[in-house]
Amino acid sequence: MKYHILYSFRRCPYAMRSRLALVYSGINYEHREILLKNRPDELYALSPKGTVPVFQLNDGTVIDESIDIMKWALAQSDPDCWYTDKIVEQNSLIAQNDDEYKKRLDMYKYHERSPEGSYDEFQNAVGETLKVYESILSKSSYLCGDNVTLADMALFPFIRQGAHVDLVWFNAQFPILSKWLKIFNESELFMTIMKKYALWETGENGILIQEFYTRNE
Ligand SMILES: N[C@@H](CCC(=O)N[C@@H](CS)C(=O)NCC(=O)O)C(=O)O
Repeated sequence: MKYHILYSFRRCPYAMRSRLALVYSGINYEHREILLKNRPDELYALSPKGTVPVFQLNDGTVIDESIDIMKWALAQSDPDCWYTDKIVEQNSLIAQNDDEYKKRLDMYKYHERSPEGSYDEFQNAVGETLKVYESILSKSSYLCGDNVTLADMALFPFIRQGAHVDLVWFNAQFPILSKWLKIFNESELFMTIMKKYALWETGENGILIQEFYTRNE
């Protein structure tokens, strides 16, 4: 195998954060765009749990957790020191996002399917977490200090999803977090990883990704 391979779904927040890290770290890889409703056998063969993203290194090693893909990429190259300081703080924010916040977000996003509560209750629950970020960002430019870290990048696609359920509410309730979100939403890095690719078909080559990350000086 010449290139690493990423099985990805464009709108999946876990896949987004993996692509953010891979492009930031300047990793060349083959991109295989798939649909969640039609996951290929090749994906299950690599990772029986069948979640997206799945990353296969060119030595055959499989990484099937998005945060591990991010950390692997940064271990290859981390030009802006996203993961050199405040490691415990970063990991704690990421764990809290991936567990509690993600559950709250899903109930809020799919409120019609969640009989456990009302839309307002789900929105308030998401708001409780967002309030914590708003408070952090009232004291520092980013979630773990005045420089971008892995934690910002790992949480960004999920905060973005929370914001988009009701942008008017989000912008009014969380003005500082809204500005933080705008920085990442409008970044070249995000635009790069949101490019649209044709669906991958078994037997075909995927798209070779060889992007260059421009440092924010
Ligand atoms: N913990 C996994 C979660 C990945 C995940 O749940 N991805 C969603 C798509 S956004 C998925 O594959 N859902 C399908 C399923 O759970 O069967 C990771 O971080 O990579």
